[in-house]
Amino acid sequence: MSSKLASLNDWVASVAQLTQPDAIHWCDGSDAENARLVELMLANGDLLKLNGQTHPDCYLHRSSPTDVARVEHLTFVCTSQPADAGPNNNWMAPDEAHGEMDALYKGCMRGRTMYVIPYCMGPIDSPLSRCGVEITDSPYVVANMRIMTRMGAPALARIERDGSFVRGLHSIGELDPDRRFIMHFPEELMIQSYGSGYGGNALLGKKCHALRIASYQARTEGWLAEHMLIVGIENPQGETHYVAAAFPSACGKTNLAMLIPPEGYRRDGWKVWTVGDDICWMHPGADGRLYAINPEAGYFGVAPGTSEKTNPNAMAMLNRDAIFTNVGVTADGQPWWEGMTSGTPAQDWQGRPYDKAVGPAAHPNARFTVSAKQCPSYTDKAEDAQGVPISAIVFGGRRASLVPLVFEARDWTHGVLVGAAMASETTAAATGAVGVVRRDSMAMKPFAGYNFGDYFAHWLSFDKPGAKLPKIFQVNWFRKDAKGKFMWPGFGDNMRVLEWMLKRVTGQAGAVETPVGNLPEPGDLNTEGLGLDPAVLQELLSIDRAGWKEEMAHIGEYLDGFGERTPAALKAERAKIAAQLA
Ligand code: SAT
Ligand code: MN
Repeated sequence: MSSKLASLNDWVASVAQLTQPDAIHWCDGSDAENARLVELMLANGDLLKLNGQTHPDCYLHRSSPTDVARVEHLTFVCTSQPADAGPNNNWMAPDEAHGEMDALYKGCMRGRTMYVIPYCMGPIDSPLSRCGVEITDSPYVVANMRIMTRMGAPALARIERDGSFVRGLHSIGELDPDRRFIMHFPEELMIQSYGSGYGGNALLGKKCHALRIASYQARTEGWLAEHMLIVGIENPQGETHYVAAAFPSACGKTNLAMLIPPEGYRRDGWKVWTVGDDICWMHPGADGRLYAINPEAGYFGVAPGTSEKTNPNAMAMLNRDAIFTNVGVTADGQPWWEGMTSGTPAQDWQGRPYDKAVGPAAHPNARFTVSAKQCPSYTDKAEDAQGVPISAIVFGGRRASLVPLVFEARDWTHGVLVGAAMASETTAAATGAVGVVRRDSMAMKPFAGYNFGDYFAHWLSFDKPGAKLPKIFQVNWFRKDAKGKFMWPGFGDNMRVLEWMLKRVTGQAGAVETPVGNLPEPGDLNTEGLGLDPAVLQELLSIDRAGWKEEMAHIGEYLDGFGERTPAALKAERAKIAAQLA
């Protein structure tokens, strides 16, 4: 097979010339194709079949134990000018990077099949969507891309119509951490990845395309590619407001996107609709509002901690047609991970007999891959070609102290500062130390494909005459008390905070103004039935002026790190707040 697009055929031929596969397979995305690939992977051990009674068509993949997360130190943005990648990225000269990669790719697919995956990020017929082609030698990547993107024949037809696409080349190589690179060439709309089969490193439509390359493209085209979930909140009057929320990896985006409101809210008629759990592309619409699509078609979520208590919607979508990566298994072949309220693991994620003393049953970054349509809170708005209008943008990190439960930014510029200043404790989603607080602007530190200074300026540029921009908020579900216990219950109860935000959007709720932002008074939040100690609530909703003074000084140093590229308006906003706190 080949395509009607000469540039695509030529590229596929040149990759085959370099990598020397035994066979080339163009993916059509059909069920029959998937069935053949699953059979192949069951035979070669890439997949293990899980209990067909409890989990029909579910499979387990055990990765190489040294290939379990994104590798930020091996991820590069290769622009011709180093300053265009910025201090927020690792940089390599494009020529040098191509040289390194070509040497790795040379003959790397001998004895393997090369799969050509045409994919579309976003609804096939949406003007907001963008397409790509991933070439890979991993059938596991094909099976995951089939769930995570609109993949195969319809995507190829759109690519042939558009005439352009992002080129992604991936080989698992030897899965050797010392021969591993994730390279981005934004000026060429190209991605090259070698030596890892893990999600963010290998499913190139996800972080590599839909965030790093797309953020670069979005800047030149006047839109935003963000690390955000998209959730619809329907009030008892039947009006739905959409919220986009940025949190770093493994900070609860999937749980928030699939939230089930507390009992009282459900009784009153509140409903929650999931549009996306990880990535959000936002374009200004003709009416001045921002319209968002979820470029993905599935969820690649963190399994550990997902339970009937924390995310019943996720549990309900994981009992059929799902791929599990690096979870444990019970004696009767059901997937198992830490946080589950029933079942007992028999084997751990490496296939060893489970022994608590050796380690957890599931790897802390174990994942599930599942179609978005299987989620009980799925809405067909996820297929809306125009996207959904965004009423509020939320920035949230994992901060044990200082940052209150919620506050509202005064205006867009202040909101951009709040996003830029975001910090969070690191998680197991990337290799390296866990629990270290680092700045993670808009939760995009690992994903912005260009200089953060330019990125902040791009964000500020949306505030222009006629724009009807969303209100911006910051939240922190992760405050801890002196004993290290979480102060806010989180999960479904986060609905209470969302309600306050949406009432701010419609002008129905009060707030106290502080230099840091506008906060609810304890009485503005519905805490009915929570049994929360009033002193704890007061603490969650107060500003520690001395702590914030110090924080503002750190933010100033951080912004200065982008030198000339940091917009003056952002520095001025920070200076204004610092002065008010002094
Ligand atoms: O990068 S992944 O998509 O593998 C997961 C994450 O870090 O959000
Ligand atoms: Mn993510």
